[in-house]
Amino acid sequence: MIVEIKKLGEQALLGLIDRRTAYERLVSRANEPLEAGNGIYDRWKHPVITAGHVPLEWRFDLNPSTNPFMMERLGINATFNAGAMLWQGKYIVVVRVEGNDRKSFFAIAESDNGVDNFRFWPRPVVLPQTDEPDTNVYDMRLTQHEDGWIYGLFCTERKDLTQPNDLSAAVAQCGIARTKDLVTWERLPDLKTNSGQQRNVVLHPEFVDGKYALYTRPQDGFISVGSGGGIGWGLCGDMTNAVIDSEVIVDNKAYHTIKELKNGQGPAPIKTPEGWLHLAHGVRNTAAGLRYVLYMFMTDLNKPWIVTLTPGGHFIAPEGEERVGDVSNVTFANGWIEDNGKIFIYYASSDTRLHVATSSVAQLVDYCKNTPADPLTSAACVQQRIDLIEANEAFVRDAG
Ligand code: M1P
Repeated sequence: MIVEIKKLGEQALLGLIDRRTAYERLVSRANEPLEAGNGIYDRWKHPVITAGHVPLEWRFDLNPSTNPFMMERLGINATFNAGAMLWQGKYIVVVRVEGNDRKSFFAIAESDNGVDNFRFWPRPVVLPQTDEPDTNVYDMRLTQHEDGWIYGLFCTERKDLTQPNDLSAAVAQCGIARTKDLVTWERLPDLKTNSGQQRNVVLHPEFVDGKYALYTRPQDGFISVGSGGGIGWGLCGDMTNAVIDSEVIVDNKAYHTIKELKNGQGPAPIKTPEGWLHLAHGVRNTAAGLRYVLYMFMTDLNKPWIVTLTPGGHFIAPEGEERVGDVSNVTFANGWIEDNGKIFIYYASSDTRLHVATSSVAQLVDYCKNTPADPLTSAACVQQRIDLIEANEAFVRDAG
């Protein structure tokens, strides 16, 4: 018996050494841009964070005497939808980590170059609770506000107690936390608006008319936006008791477009001399379920609630292995980083893993300015293409 236990212990240790080697190989793998980008951005070959990047200490009991088979005790299902920022010279992502038990939590990972070697900080974020505890939290948007705080706005989900017999009936609201060091978080009361539910709420980084400005997504139901939807905009005087009395829709959903069913602001917008760059997601329904793609738009520099440029169609849509996952056919982004004119877009695919695409302020502004808006009908789309073909014919003729 003692010999058998010893043998199991030895096997467990060997298994652990193998796991550590595989883990190190994964997290230190060099990434590279894929060839033949579209001129707008470069996709990178490997996902930057997967469930396999979560430290072994968070998943395994490493003691062979209590875990002789070296079983994964607390499995990780997915790592996706990450907020992002530059912090003390590092590229930081605050990842939505989902356990096998379907509960999400936040964990910070950092990288020196933003494209590979992301390593999680030693412990997940400990998020203080309000009087009404969260059942599930996800999709944190980080905003380094000019008031000196870093805010994390996220979705807090709780059971809808008015529908006790429907176990999937839930209420989504905007949770708010703030920090000065990304380690210790102060929880503030949830955002109050006139909408029954809220998701995809994002804090604008600057005061507007002396007030905090928020992008919202009013919705009637938990998944369905119902009569709500569109990216909203509202002001509030105090983030420690955030109340928005009136919301206006700045970017609406639209029939037969990539955002026919619903849309939502991605990360906080990036300021450029030509206006604010916005990344958002648009959703349409298909016979195979919902399809989530990313799109861009720009707003006025001084009036960020006024949309100025709307390049038509999707900006990033799921491709190849990105198409498949827990919720297939989804790209979603709530984090990007601007660093000296370069832009790192952290997008997740199919609610499973996190990727990076790189671009620049110059490219994305050009994309927004010179990509024609969606003309909304097939005939008008044909005319757009004919205009392009004719311009190219004239260019070739003149050049030749
Ligand atoms: O499953 C796709 C996405 O669904 C929700 O986004 P939205 O509120 O716009 O429908 C969120 O749960 C998001 O996390 C998820 O990626």
